[in-house]
Formats: sequence, C-alpha cells, structure tokens
Amino acid sequence: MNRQRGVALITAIVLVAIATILAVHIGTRAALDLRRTAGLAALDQGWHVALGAEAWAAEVLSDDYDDDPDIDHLGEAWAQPLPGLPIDGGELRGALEDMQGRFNLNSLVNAGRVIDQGAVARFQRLLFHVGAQPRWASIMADWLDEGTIPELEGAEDGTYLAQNPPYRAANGLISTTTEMMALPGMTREEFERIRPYVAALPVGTKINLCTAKAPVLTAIVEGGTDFSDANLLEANRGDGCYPTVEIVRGTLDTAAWQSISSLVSENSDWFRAVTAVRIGTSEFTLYSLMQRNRSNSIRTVLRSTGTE
Ligand SMILES: [Ca+2]
Ligand SMILES: [Ca+2]
Repeated sequence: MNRQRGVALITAIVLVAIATILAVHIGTRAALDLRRTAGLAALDQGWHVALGAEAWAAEVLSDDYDDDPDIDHLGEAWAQPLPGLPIDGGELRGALEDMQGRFNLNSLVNAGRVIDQGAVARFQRLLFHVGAQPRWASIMADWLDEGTIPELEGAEDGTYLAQNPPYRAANGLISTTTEMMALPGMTREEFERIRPYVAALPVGTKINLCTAKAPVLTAIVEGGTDFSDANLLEANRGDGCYPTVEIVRGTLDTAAWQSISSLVSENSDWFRAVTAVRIGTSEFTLYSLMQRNRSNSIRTVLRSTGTE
C-alpha cells in the first residue's frame, strides 16, 4: 500500500515536472517568437528607412550636379556627413563618399584585361605608404588579367590550386574589393590596412584629385609636391578643390605629367552612400554604390548590407 502511494507520488512529481518543462518551453518559445518577429519587423522598417536615405542621397548628388557638373570637392554639401537623425524608435546616420578618391583595383589592367605596369607601380607605392606589402600589386594584377602566367611576384592557378581548399584565379574584373581576401596569404589585418584606399570601379575611371586620400594622391603624383600629410591636405581643402589639375601639372615635369594626365580629374561619377539604421536593438548598415552619369541620372549599381 505504502509502496503504491510512493509510486503514485513519484508519478505525480514527474508529471508536474514535465508539465513545468513544457510550460517553460512554450513560454520561452512564444517570447522568442515575439522577439524574432519584433526583430524582423524592425529590420524591415530599417530597410525602408535606409532605401529612403539612399533616394535622398541621389537627390543631393543630383542637386550638386545642377550647381556645377565639372567639380566635386570635399567642401560641397554631398560630402558633409548626416548627423544622427531620430527616427521612429531609433536613429539614422548617413554619409556619402566619393569612390574616385580611392585607387581603383580594376585599373591594374587595361580594357583588354592586360596588366598596366604603370598602374602596378602606382599601387605598389600606395601599399607601401599605408604600411602594407607592395607585392599585393602584382598578385592582384594576376587575379584580374586574362593571362594565366604569373608576374614576377604574382600568382595564377598554380598557386591557387595548391591552397586548401583549392580554387582558381578569377582572371576577370572585380565588383567588390573584398576579393582581395582570396589572394594567397592575405590576412584580415593586412586587408584592413588597404581597404579604406581601394575601390572596385570600371576600368578607365579617373581619380578625383580634389577628393583623393593622402596615400592615393602620393602614389599617383610621384616626383612632385609631397601630398602625404593628410592634415595639411584637409586644411587646404576647406573651401575648394585641392590640389587642382593645374597645381599637379605645375609640380611635375612634362614626362611625369603626361604619364598621369589621362588618369586624373576634378569631378566624379561614382559615389557610395553608407546608411546606418538603428531601431530598438536591431542595427544594420546599407552600402549603396551609386553612379551619377554625365546627363545627371543616378542609379544604384550595387547594394550590400553589413559589410561593404
Ligand atoms: Ca560638385
Ligand atoms: Ca590572370
């Protein structure tokens, strides 16, 4: 009798325990579902906010073109970052960057996808100035060029097939600079040294002297005025383009100027809008690569979220 009561008691305790576990499980799942739904709703809302900001950036670029299509410098309205704006339940921040202030990785090859040795030399100088290994210039050129025979310090399929897992060289143009991470031996730290100074734009896109970052300018204008001091450069850019094409031409001898005259400009077609949205605890960043053409129509060519 006592034994039976004992078994009944244990059964009751086990049942209560199972019921409790189930209740907790259901409760937790409902809470998680609610949270997940709230998170998704916030992301969805954030996405629309970011697309709105992108459309606004296009307006700003279009107005800028109407003002003067021939000059783009850092004193203009588009270049001023958006201070944090309150939105429903969060905040929006945004900035536009002229991507022609960077070194275009695709310029390491010409339109026929043959390596441009002058560009390789310029990229080597840029890498040196930012404290990265200059050898990436040849490796990157091999990654892009049509040829499958490696440059002196370069790498083609032979190198890539020996990696784990094995893969092949792209032998084509890139649409994102993160492809540099595929180069043999590239580390995250090394890539982060290079990343702020490079872009992936069409072959033939010029470098805007008015917005070029100090190491980029230093790598391009070789043998003339030293533009490597970023603070000095910024101080000179307060109210207009600096250095202008005239200034750069004046600082170089004829041969040096002729070697870069077709590579530089004072205006830009390629910009990137970076929009950071926070709603509640959800947060994300939208990167929009935008092209403004010479008839002032603006289109978003590439969007990515999270990473550039
Ligand atoms: Ca402008
Ligand atoms: Ca190649």
